[in-house]
Amino acid sequence: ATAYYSDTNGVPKDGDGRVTHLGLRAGELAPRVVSVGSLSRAQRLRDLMDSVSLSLTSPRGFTTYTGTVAGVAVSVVATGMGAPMMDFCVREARQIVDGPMVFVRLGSCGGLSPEATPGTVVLNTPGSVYVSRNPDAFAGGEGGSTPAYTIARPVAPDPRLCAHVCVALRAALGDRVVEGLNASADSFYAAQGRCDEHFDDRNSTVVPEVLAKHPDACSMEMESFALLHLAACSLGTIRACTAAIVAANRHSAAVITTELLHETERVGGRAVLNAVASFGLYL
Ligand code: DUR
Repeated sequence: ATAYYSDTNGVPKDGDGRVTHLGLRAGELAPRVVSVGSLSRAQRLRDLMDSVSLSLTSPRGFTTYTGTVAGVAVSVVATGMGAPMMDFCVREARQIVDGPMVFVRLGSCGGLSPEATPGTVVLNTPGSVYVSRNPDAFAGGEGGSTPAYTIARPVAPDPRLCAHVCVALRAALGDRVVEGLNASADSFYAAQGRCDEHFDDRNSTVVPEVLAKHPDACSMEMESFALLHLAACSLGTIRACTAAIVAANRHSAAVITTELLHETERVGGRAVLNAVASFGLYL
């Protein structure tokens, strides 16, 4: 019998040296990574690469395309949704690549500020906060007096990488680029202030509280904080920054069209791929 994986108290790998959730082994992932949430966005970015040498979908729902952009090795990874998926992506990627790494996320988000309209791209130059639900507040007893949601302080991107990506995005999208703080949330629903009569959520003030504390908050999604936080804790080995296409504005309720989404993915995606490929790796 073969062990399902080894090193359960570290970063588990199977008998072929593949990390358990990404499904990749050394040599299959480039040190320059563009992470996206959706598979179709990953495919659109793949189609912009010069060549693709590896396409792999893991049993846990991660799809990776590794190839070249302007002669430089780049990987595009579709992570799916949420901070735990980003955590798998960054930690398992770090395990199978030697030396300095660069991660840029091109996700999707809700627009919190009026200028973050559908089809703009919010680049998180000031970084991201994290909004999480506090289950103790809902349980009664001692926890009942604690706040139902907490907002963790901003974590910044790598400033040089972010400036480099900013130049590329602005050249491609002009004034459709908005720079501002992101708020990642631990769910799409409650912690993003979406109301659902079927649950006791106590979340009607979550978005106003984020904006009161951080008037520069422009975007809300689920993954960027996890990436920035892990990069900040990577002992200097990972540089990261995050951007997201505004899918809908939370004030006006305006929603992007499919055509505009795909165009923004292509134009923004090309800019991010070129920026990642042309950014020097250093410790
Ligand atoms: N997303 C949000 N909130 C939005 C729009 C987009 O979390 O309002 C991102 C994050 C998540 C996915 O991966 O898109 C949910 O639709």
